[in-house]
Amino acid sequence: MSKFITVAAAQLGPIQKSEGREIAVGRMIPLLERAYHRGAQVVVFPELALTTSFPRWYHEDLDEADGWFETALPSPATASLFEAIHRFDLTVYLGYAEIAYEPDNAGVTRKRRFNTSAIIAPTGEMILKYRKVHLPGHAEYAPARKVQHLEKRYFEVGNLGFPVVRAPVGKDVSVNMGMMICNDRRWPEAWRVLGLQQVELVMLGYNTPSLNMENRGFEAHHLRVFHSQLSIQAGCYQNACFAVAVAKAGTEDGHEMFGHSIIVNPQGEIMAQATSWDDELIVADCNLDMCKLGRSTIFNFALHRRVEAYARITNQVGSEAPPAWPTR
Ligand code: CDV
Repeated sequence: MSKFITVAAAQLGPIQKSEGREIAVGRMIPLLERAYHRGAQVVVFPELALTTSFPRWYHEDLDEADGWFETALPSPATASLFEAIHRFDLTVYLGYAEIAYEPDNAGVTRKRRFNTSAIIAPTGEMILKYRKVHLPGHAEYAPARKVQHLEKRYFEVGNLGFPVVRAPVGKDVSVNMGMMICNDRRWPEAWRVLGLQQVELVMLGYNTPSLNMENRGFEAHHLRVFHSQLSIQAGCYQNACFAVAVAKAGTEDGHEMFGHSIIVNPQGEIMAQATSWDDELIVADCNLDMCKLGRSTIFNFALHRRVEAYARITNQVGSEAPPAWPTR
């Protein structure tokens, strides 16, 4: 018998800087209710779903930014969200900014900040946590930029790798689930590490501006969406998995984000796409058996991968110029 699950992308429209968690949570709960009525067992929310995309705002003193972070989940501000997850019997991906007091590489316990996502079970328990690895942007205020993108200031590089867990979703079905956050989707290495753990469902939240804010050249508006979808569709095809990729959309304090949340199948096809720049739910039925075809044919890793040829992938970080010809 085929293994079906129904998944939902819960795109969020803009959350303004002045709006607190109660505004975000107040909009997320109706999306969970709609997902339940449409038969979904899984719901994915965007990156940093509880607040505005705050890395565009500069704080000289890091501690001044603490108000954007969660120190515990659930918290008084998110308790009603967790109650709704339980009430509607859903498995939920939630993106949030995390403060953790834990040892660093030197063994010193200190306050650490991560851009985090979690898979939450219908019971409210955290099934799996992921901390964003590919942090974009910069650590210091950058006067040349049109808008700041201070992820490298506010977050440490994630230290949990790209984990996958097999967990029950709905009744009678267990699913291999993994996570990414935003910029991770552009890195084939991230997809492959999940693929090597037989991931069936990649949950991915993002906050992507409609314009390239780096001010180093022109990037056409439509290519911003194209590059996002190209990366997700290729990642699904090459790793024989589904993805639910979910945006924060619309204009936050004058800064537009492009939306276009999608659900993609292991053939790389878009099964559903958001068309608004606001809160929107899209739903798709996923036959998990579809993951078997790629995994047992073209992308049968055990048969066809050639790790002896891939040493540069982990031994080298930046690119190197090739030898020039002719050599004399
Ligand atoms: N939040 C992100 O990671 N945003 C990046 C932007 C800055 C390029 C992204 O990959 O969408």
